[in-house]
Amino acid sequence: MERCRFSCSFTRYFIVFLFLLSVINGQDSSQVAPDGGFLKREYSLTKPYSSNGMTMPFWDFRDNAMLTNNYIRLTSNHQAKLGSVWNKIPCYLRDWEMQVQFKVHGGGRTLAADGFAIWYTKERMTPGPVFGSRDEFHGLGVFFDTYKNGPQAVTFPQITAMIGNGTTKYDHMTDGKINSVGSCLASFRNKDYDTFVTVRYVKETLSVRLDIDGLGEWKECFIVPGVKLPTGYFIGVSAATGDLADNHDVTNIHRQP
Ligand SMILES: *[C@@H]1O[C@H](CO)[C@@H](O)[C@H](O)[C@H]1NC(C)=O
Ligand SMILES: [Ca+2]
Repeated sequence: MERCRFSCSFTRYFIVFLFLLSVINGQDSSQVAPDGGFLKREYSLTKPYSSNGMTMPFWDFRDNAMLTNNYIRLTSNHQAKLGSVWNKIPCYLRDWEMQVQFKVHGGGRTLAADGFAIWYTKERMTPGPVFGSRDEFHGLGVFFDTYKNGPQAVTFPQITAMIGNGTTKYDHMTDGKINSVGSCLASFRNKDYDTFVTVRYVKETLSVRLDIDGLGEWKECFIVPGVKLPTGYFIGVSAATGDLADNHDVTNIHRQP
């Protein structure tokens, strides 16, 4: 094995080098991983939601929102209700992804209202006219609109997204069309199973994907580049009913860095 002396010792040193590299990397990622895991847990809403049925460690809820063992009911299927659930901790990661498991259901086969919204905003816990939350918000609203106010010849529900600068208003009369940055139609009501939406914000590109057929397949709703969102905003989900109603239930919120 004379021939091998140099290459063997080289290989040995190289293995030691790789080992040291992996130790350094390991230290590095072990510093990041628990932190990332911690952040993820703080931003996630999973069962059991509450140990006492009244409070959640990282989330607040208000108005008609109600905790059960299996879901958070933002509104029940009654007129003129609103409710919301808001994360308590501002989100400082530049890129993020949020997955929301939900169920929108009620007695009306085609007529229901108003829908719900997923928020990433400066403001939190402020009720108002935009799917149960305040208008003139700073940040992102993704609206799951079950009632068609406008004249367009399409079948609702419709999903739209809007970026607010604190003065822009959501326009109900056009179902948010005026300030929409992306939209799609999606029949997510009255499914036998829970439905899923992923809101992803990576490298200033906002995308919304849905799994509403219960097949574990994601379908793109829209993808829009060049979206500017600051860090330090709050995650929330709100819902409202009007003259028409629906149960708006959220089962799970997963946040991924
Ligand atoms: C917000 O956006 C609207 C519409 O684009 C614009 O007219 C307004 O000046 C903006 N306000 C601020 C505070 O940037
Ligand atoms: Ca509407």
